[in-house]
Amino acid sequence: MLRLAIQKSGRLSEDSLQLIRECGIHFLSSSHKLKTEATNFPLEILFLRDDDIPGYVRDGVADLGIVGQNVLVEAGCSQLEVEGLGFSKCRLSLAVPRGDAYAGVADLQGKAIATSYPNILGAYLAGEGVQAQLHTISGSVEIAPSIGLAEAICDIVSSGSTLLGNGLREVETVFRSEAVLIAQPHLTPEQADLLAQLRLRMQAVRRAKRSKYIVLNAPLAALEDVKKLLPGIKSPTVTPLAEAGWVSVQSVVQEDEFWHLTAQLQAVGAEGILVLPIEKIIA
Ligand code: PRT
Ligand code: ZN
Repeated sequence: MLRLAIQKSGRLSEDSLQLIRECGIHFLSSSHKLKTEATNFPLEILFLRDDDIPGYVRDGVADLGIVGQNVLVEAGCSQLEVEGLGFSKCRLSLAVPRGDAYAGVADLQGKAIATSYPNILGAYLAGEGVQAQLHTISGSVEIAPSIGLAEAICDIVSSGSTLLGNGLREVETVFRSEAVLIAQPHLTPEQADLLAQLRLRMQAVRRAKRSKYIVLNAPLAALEDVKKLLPGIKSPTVTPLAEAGWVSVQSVVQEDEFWHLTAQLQAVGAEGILVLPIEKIIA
């Protein structure tokens, strides 16, 4: 049995639950429950505040957790990280009032900076040789300059609209974060085996999300060019069409290369290009 801690309600909750579901694990979830048990995998899910997750996993109260790297590193628990999960991407950035002059991080020397991340920020400033007064506050960090509490802030940024709306300008990226899977260091051999199974499923889901299945028609004469553009997992599937001199080619492509590739395929003579989502890829 494995106990997995995820955020009860917040930005990580829905994506964490969805990832578990996409791994084919079924469970009953209700917003009032603090824990639930999967029906088809030896997994218990605990719903917690995100800030409590690193400590619970470090102490073995939970075996696994899903948490933002920002929270993990701030808690001094980065050694628990198993792998990045690719969602809840954000950055921890320094920002100053829009009208203030700023030429570089040295300008923060001796300044008051408000943040909820004193450990990550402290390490960053030490690395830059800057000494500042850190004011640790747990929320609404972005209003600190306007109420005279600080001359700069260091907070999580995603789209940047919160900074903009508070008259602030992002000046340095201190740390880049995403949701990560973490594990306690003393798993039993049976639990380590379950974790390996779970990671295999998570990786299959992630690989599939990054890939698309592509089907196209091409004249036989263009087949060599098309094959060069579509290496596939092993090699593309090629089947003859009913019309002589034409083939259908099927392969897997990376989502981020897709538009570029489509133009190249059309240039060598491909037609009728279909693109389909993939549910899982077991490499
Ligand atoms: O209640 P609990 O303690 O569990 O949750 P929480 O309120 O502490 O955390 P929550 O749910 O807000 O965030 C959980 C995790 O999501 C964070 O630790 C990050 O890893 C990640 N994440 C991703 C974010 C954001 N994007 C984000 N935009 N966390 C916070 N924000 C906030 C930020 O603090 C700022 O107020 O959103 C605002 C900035 O957003 P933009 O889009 O305006 O730049
Ligand atoms: Zn929190």
